[in-house]
Amino acid sequence: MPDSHYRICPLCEACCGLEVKTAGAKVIAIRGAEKDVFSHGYLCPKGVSLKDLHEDPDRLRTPLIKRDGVFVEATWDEAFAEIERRLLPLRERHGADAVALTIGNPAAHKVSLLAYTPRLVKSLATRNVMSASTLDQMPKQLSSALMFGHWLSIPLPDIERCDVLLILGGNPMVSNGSLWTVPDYRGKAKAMRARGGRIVVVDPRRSETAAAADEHLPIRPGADALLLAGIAHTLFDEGLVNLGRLAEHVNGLDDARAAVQPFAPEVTAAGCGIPAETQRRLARELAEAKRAAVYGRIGTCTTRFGTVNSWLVDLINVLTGHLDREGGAMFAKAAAFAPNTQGQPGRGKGVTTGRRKSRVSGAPEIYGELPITVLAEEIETPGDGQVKALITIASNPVLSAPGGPRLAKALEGLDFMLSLDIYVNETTRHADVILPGLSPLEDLHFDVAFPQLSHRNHARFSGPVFDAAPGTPQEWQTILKLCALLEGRGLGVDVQQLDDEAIASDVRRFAGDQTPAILAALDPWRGPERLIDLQLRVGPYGDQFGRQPDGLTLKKVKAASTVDGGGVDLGALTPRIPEVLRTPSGKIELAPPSILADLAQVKAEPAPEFSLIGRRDTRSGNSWMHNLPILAKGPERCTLLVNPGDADRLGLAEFARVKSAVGELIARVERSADMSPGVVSLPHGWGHDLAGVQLGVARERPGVNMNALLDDAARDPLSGNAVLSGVAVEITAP
Ligand SMILES: Nc1nc2c(c(=O)[nH]1)N[C@H]1C(S)=C(S)[C@@H](COP(=O)(O)OP(=O)(O)OC[C@H]3O[C@@H](n4cnc5c(=O)[nH]c(N)nc54)[C@H](O)[C@@H]3O)O[C@H]1N2
Ligand SMILES: Nc1nc2c(c(=O)[nH]1)N[C@H]1C(S)=C(S)[C@@H](COP(=O)(O)OP(=O)(O)OC[C@H]3O[C@@H](n4cnc5c(=O)[nH]c(N)nc54)[C@H](O)[C@@H]3O)O[C@H]1N2
Ligand code: SF4
Ligand SMILES: [Mo]
Repeated sequence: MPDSHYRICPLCEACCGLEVKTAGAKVIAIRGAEKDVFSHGYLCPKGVSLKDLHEDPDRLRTPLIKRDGVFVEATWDEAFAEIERRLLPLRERHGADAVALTIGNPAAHKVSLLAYTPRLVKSLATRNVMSASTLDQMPKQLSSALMFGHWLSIPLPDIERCDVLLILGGNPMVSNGSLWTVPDYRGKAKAMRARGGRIVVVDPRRSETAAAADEHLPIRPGADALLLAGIAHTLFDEGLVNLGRLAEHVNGLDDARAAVQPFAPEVTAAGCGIPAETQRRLARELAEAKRAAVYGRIGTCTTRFGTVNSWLVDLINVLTGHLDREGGAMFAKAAAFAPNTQGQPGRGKGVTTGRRKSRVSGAPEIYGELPITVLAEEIETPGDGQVKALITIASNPVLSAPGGPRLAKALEGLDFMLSLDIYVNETTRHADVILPGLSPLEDLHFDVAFPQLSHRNHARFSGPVFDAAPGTPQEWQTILKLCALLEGRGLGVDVQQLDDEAIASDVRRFAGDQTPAILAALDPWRGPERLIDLQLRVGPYGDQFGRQPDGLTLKKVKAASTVDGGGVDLGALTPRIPEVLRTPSGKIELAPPSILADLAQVKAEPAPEFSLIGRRDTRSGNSWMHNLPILAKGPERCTLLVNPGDADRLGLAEFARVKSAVGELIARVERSADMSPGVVSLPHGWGHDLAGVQLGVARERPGVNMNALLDDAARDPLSGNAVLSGVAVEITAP
């Protein structure tokens, strides 16, 4: 009889509960956990690939040290000694800012990394902290922070009760949702339409989500601000604004009205490619619907006006009265770790940006970070504060960030590089030391980030399916050890003692003289489990250390999270305004001045002959899942989608040359009637044929790096987010 284990999938934001069947040390099968209170048995092919990931011979299991240009296996002690020997003197000599840190996407999916990386950031005390957030969602975080007071107060569609859903720049049918944890979007969209709901998708490509919707509007890449401002204009113009319950909770309505005044649909239509009549109809439809939501994702964030777009989305949600209402755009209330459930309800400090600037191009700090696209210039440019060393945590910017080839060259110039990673890939091949993480099946899991973005509230936990090899540290232990090294406490330090100190200081901050009692109550948990127990217990559903005896504890969540239990369901989303707000005014700020100033810059741009956009594939996950045989099989995925009319006109056969202002490559052509004329699409995360990459399967069909075509200087100035979409390219036969 195989054993059954419950495991939450860490591979995308849907966070599906999986049932992993094992016999001894082998995985026999992986399927969706039917009893999971949140995902109800759903999974995608990537969930199944956890077996291949676990067994991947290329996945690192021991630390590597580069000696004479070649990686050799090392013990953990040797690796830490090498870090101490090389990194500490560098930092001593050149200062804390000389060490940069990049944090990648998987860090958001691991409690070990998400909960402990902030400790490393503190120990490093460098201004050069950068993450995949500035390749992704920083515009949405900034607009939410300015409107609602916290970076993680992000409204999301309550799809199960919604009547009209407008999606811009998201393809949840393939991505499984982002800033919107919604396993089985497909099933939920189908159910919505079956009960008479309508889904409209705005996307330059007829995406899988558009194909399954009621209406597809092919917008010009990068022009969403025009469309959204046209809709907002119409709401004011036609007297459709109806704030309902929110009327007493907003500031800046008149300023918002004045700001969108110049954007009549009749003016914006030419620039965005959506007819004025359609813009006006969408405005009416949203205003008249009983329950509706507007949702914008990657395609709206990764453009020059990412923050403006993200703000307009929620401005429309407010103006139509659908924000924070059942079936509209709502806020989750997470059981643990959610800053918007902590502190004084309804009021807060708001946010500040630009507390520091990047040294070379003066890009402002946002949410404690600098844009990851400044990394290459910070390494290349001599002077005080030049980056001499780099630590990467689960991050592959050589493939995931614009200007990959430039960055790869810059990394060669570093004096020292350390990677916490599980592969020798395009980025980590440049490292001097690599410290491996665990297979997800050897790691425990609790979602720290995604319950704050879930379409329904829940609390789930999964333990390790297998034991890690003896002597292999968990990643939180590796991080704490690095912290100790940086703080000059040497190699002999006891990691458990470090963890005890860290949690004691966390607890002391809010508990004062109650600290010893709370620490005693958290016994016997250690490491991330102790943090989870603490956060659950002080959280909005928690037992408050005995004051709410029926409330949640880790023990209860664990007991409910088995193959037969599948977690704790905490119910459908409920209205949270004003309690969720953390703005200094205690109101929703509808007209943040920095955003209004940038909106004034929005105008119709002349269309280039070709615009390049990205896309995702069901069997791929950013840059690092291409080495898993179950995902890698099947047709080639790194293809350039070209409208057939364009392909004929250009005489394209198998391949095309794609040239931008900064780079050039030859891509395999796939003709697709889903593409608008003048728009081509390449997926990101490919280009595995670089020297030194140890990815045997991925190397067989390496694909090309679309980020070699993108300019690392192109950013949304407000959020620092990279421009990844709507980039002008020339297409020719090779
Ligand atoms: N052109 C273009 N570029 C894009 C995008 C786009 O749409 N278009 N999308 C952007 C987005 S949204 C994102 S989030 C970024 C992602 O960009 P990154 O976060 O830089 O890249 P990933 O491809 O997710 O790489 C993850 C890294 O983590 C490692 N890893 C995996 N699991 C673990 C683990 O458990 N522990 C450790 N220590 N390491 C692990 C992998 O080996 C890999 O090196 O890409 C961005 N780049
Ligand atoms: N299978 C799979 N799933 C994933 C990932 C993956 O790599 N593979 N990555 C994960 C990550 S890190 C993230 S952040 C999420 C992202 O999740 P989504 O935001 O859903 O991302 P995409 O699937 O890239 O969809 C973006 C859509 O925007 C469109 N688009 C491009 N430019 C524009 C524009 O200017 N305007 C408009 N309106 N649309 C535009 C594209 O054609 C595309 O259909 O997916 C996650 N899930
Ligand atoms: S949809 Fe996402 S969370 Fe669910 S199985 Fe697939 S990769 Fe894992
Ligand atoms: Mo992402």
